Amino acid sequence: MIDVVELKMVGPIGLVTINNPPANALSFAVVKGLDETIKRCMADAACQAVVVTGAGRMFVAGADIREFNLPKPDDVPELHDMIMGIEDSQKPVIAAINGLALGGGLELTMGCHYRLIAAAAQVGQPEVKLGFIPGAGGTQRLPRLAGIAVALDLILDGEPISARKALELGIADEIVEGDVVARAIVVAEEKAKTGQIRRTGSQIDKLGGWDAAKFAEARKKAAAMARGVEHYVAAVDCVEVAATMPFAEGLKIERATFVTLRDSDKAKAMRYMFFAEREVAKILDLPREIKGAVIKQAGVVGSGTMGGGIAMCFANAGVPVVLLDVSDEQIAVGMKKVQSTYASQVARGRLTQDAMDKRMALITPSTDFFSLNAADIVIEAVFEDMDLKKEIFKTLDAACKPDAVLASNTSSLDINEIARATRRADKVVGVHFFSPANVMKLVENVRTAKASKETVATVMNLSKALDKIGVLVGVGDGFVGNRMLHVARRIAEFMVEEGALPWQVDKVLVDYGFPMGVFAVNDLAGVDVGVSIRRGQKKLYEGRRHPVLMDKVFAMGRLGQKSKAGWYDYPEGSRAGVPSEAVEKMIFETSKELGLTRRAFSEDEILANYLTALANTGAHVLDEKLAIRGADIDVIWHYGYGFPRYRGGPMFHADLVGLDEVYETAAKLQRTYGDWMKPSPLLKFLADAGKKISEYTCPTSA
Ligand code: T1G
Repeated sequence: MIDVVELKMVGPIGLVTINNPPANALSFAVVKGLDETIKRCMADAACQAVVVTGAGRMFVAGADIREFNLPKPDDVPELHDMIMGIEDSQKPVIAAINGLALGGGLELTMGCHYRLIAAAAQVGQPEVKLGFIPGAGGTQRLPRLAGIAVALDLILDGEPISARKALELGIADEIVEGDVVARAIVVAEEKAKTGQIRRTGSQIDKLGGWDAAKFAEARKKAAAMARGVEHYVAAVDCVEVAATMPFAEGLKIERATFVTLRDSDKAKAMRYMFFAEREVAKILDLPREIKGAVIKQAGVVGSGTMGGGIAMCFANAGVPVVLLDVSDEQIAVGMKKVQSTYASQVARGRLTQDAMDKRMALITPSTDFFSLNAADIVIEAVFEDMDLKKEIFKTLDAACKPDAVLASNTSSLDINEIARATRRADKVVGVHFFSPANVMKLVENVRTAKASKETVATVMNLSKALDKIGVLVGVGDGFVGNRMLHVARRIAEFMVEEGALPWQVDKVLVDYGFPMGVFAVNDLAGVDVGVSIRRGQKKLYEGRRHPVLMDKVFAMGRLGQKSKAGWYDYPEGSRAGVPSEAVEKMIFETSKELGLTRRAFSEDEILANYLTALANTGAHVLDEKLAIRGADIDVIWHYGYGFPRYRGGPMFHADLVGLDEVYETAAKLQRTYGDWMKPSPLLKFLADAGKKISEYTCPTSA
């Protein structure tokens, strides 16, 4: 007996339990086991019907994503053939959906003849999130059970639905409040007696009502849902096939479409991201016994955009938080901003008034540091001034309880220096939120030189509790994300000095899949902010070639969106920039001043240079052990900088290009741009070893 699939006879009923923790995924072993077990039941005269269920809290979370890059062993049947075998079988097979049934899990139940579902269970087809479509009959059987419109909604949305909804839509036949397996056995006995078998593939009554024009409309909507990827439209195509072609033909077309999509680089990138974003939580030198503190009370110092946003994160997670500022006037402004952000969510129907009131009640305004004495963590979010921050940390050290963690939201200052201003350097860390903090998922948790493991565990847990993705990084200029951005932005500016234009660079990046180009981002964040960061970095990078354009845009009084002019012009009422003639003129003049003869840049060259700057700097970050894994960098870039999920991230992209080529490009760019592009030794090492940087883990952690 294969133990990932267990068979137990309950009277005349074969109870088949899938037991493959943690998610009961349909691994090769499970598919083989299910196939053999069901066949055994069919061949056994003593077995009159079969119940299929999952062990533990899940039914089946889908096909095993870990095995997608592996060749299927010859003795394992294809998942869709195994499901077809169930549907074709001559004895009733009943699915007892005890918990989550996703993807191949739901498809397995739809191949069964009847579906009973536990009241708390959910079902869904999440495949679009992985870059492909249901591949084991979902696009053919779901429309037959629930109709075309519902099938399209579920497949394109990817989110699971409740048991009640599944019943309402015809996906489940019965909801069971108590023991779903016990009830399924009773139903199985009844069906065995009456010899009733209802095969999903033979049902056609819900397939009508859609003509070619309606499908064309659905395709248009699907295309608009996901820029840069093909699988949303492909899903509509397959559902159309369900409505217009015989079942067997539909299954074949779905299969072929699925396989092509599954093997594409984009889908590979998306499943890489699935595991990467789970991997970041694993800190290699943090033993399991170190649990970290649970944050029950928090404090935030500084009620500006960042501080207010961070306070909202706590309130959103139900954690009481004291929001502190220097004066009654300041804190009143801060609270007003929080209030109006919530109010606009209520106005847009994203939040109920009641929820807003509860959240506001969790935020206590204060001007007194001693009101922070009950906080388990205090996050400082004042402006970037080392002396001010040190002063605040000294005060916090005196005001807060001895075991409280003191964290800084700085994006550019040396937190080790800040930590030295306290007597609890082991409890000082960085928590670099991204703006707007209440929206952006990413937090770079910065491990200081003296931070204890307990403190690291506390902030990693906190990220999770706040529904953020926390990535552990080390102290260094710009940590991980901004360090890379700042180099790539310089390379972009150099290209503009030499012949490209900001809007040309931005278009290349948007076409690649970024939500905005690098110059548009600078306009959004503030050209003045960019200039001030560069001034702060002057000493660090003395002797390097420095781009001059940002300073000139700033000198023209163009601060970005807030002054309606930056790299772009922003006509009244518009947040989308249009190319600026004044900036273009300034760029041409600057090239002349620099003695550069402007030349044409192809889109490929711009993209390659920009992405090489990111990957090469990311490799340096790993060289310096400021991130734990290559994949952590990709998670940072997706969640903090909008790197398209279907591209996987700068390090994943570098592997696709080939690390030797990335190294060569960096070396070539170094000749023009100097040490910004000094090629990383790690790139060379991995290229020579034939290894991938997206799979690389630093020998010791950050
Ligand atoms: N394959 C392999 N491992 C999986 C898995 C899967 N499908 N689902 C979860 N895991 C692992 C996960 O990596 C983690 O492992 C552990 O389970 C717990 O997950 C043919 C082709 C089910 C909602 O897309 O959405 O079927 O880190 O930490 O928050 O058409 O996991 O502990 O080692 O996320 O409770 C479609 C993906 C597959 C579902 C649970 N299915 N999974 O969330 O825990 S494609 C999916 C999830 C398919 C067919 C197609 C979530 C979850 P580790 P977790 P969670």
